[in-house]
Amino acid sequence: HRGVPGIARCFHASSVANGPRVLITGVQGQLGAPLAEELRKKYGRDNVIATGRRFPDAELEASGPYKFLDVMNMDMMRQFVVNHRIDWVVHFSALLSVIGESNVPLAIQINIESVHNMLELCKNYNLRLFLPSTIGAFGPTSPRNPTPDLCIQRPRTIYGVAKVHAELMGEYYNHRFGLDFRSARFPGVISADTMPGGGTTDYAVAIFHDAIQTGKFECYLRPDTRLPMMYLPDCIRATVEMLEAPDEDWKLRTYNITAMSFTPEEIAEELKKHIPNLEVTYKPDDRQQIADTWPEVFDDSGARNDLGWNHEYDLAKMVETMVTRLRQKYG
Ligand code: AKB
Repeated sequence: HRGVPGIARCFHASSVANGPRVLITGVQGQLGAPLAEELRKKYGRDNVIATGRRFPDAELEASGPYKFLDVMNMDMMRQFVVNHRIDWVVHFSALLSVIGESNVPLAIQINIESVHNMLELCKNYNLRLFLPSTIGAFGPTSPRNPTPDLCIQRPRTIYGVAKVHAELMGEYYNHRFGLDFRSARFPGVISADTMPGGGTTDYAVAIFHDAIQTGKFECYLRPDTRLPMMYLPDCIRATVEMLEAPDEDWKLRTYNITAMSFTPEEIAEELKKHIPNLEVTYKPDDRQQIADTWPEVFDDSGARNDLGWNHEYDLAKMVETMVTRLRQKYG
């Protein structure tokens, strides 16, 4: 893979030819464990190292190597990359939009300072870096329907500001140092087994759990709040495809990715096809102000044209699959 000559070449005879060795940070979030599972199927159990700062749960521990890693500790990260012969990094560690507003100094550390560490680390050791961005990287002055790849980005949350910063820094490191930086702006992700933590789009996961367990759901957004979304298996496949895509296909370093757009009212209607007695009430809170500044419909034609991106799950298929999965889970 591409990179700069120097320290990396001296230390690290890349093992990519035999399948890459991948480091995933922040694996206890919504995307980490499912991505580790998918990459392990392709590259081997021990070639994907999941990391975080908490004790792993039994399932995560059983699925392959899990190690403590502090993304704020540059020396520890250097040792980690060398000791484990890492080729690719997927940097998931981040506070999401709502939780970021409740602790801005911590969000600056995790969402900005750790990104600086990662960029330097990946530059110096010639590693491929995938770092997700988000619909939250847009703001009230961005076109909201549709939102293209390239337009005004003036987000109003620290989460969004940090992601714009990461996009720009990654693009700069690519241009200036040849760093193989890749990013996707993801919409809200809906998953059955892993829960999001502290995001604005979390209602679209919570509605399934509450609907199936209690037949009721109180939504913190207005019924007409339209946001882009995707089902987790599409998100994981997009990440793997973007990790593997040939570098020359990348015309931008960050692409919008999406699958569908819906409002709370529309997902509730779709759910009622499976749970006819579902009762949904609406009590908008502070999260409404964040959602009101985000894209309603995401234009991901760039990723579709340049990288061959295509979603599999639309609203109807995602809802049907989620209901089946969660009915099995809750009995
Ligand atoms: C959030 O709501 O903060 C995240 C996101 C869309 O980035 N799910």
